[in-house]
Amino acid sequence: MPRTFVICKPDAVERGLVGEIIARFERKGLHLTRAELRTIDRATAEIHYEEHQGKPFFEDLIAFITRSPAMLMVVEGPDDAGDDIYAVVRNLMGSTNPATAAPGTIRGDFGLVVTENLVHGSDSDESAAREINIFFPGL
Ligand code: D4T
Repeated sequence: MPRTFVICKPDAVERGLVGEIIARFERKGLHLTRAELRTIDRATAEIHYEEHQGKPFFEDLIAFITRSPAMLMVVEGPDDAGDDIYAVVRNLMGSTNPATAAPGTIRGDFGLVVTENLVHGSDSDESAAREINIFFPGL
């Protein structure tokens, strides 16, 4: 079954929103096939976010994603979902900036600050494969 990679970021864990976020995925019909609470180390964070190296927000982003435990998850959905699973998850997440993300989405309902935007979801099947291999090698 198609799968994608999701992180409940440190702000979501700190604020006790992990259950709420997972519930939204599950109510949609998606399933977790792997989950682990883990503090992401700097080297792994830099690999994960390598496309943003050199951008003005990069250091803040690395400091944020490594500051406390995150919930790392592999999320799976059916072949006949009607869209790619990564896209289904990103629709539930909402747009990058929570201040302007649509109400009803995770970011739109719970966030206000772009760095602290609660969740990460892979942006393609290729990214999902790459990211699962970074965080859960061999899975
Ligand atoms: P992630 O990768 O965390 O799922 O977020 P998105 O896919 O929605 O957005 P992104 O890759 O463009 O940004 C990655 C991460 O950087 C933070 N960020 C982004 C930031 O702090 N300031 C900014 O100006 C931007 C564009 C938020 C998400």
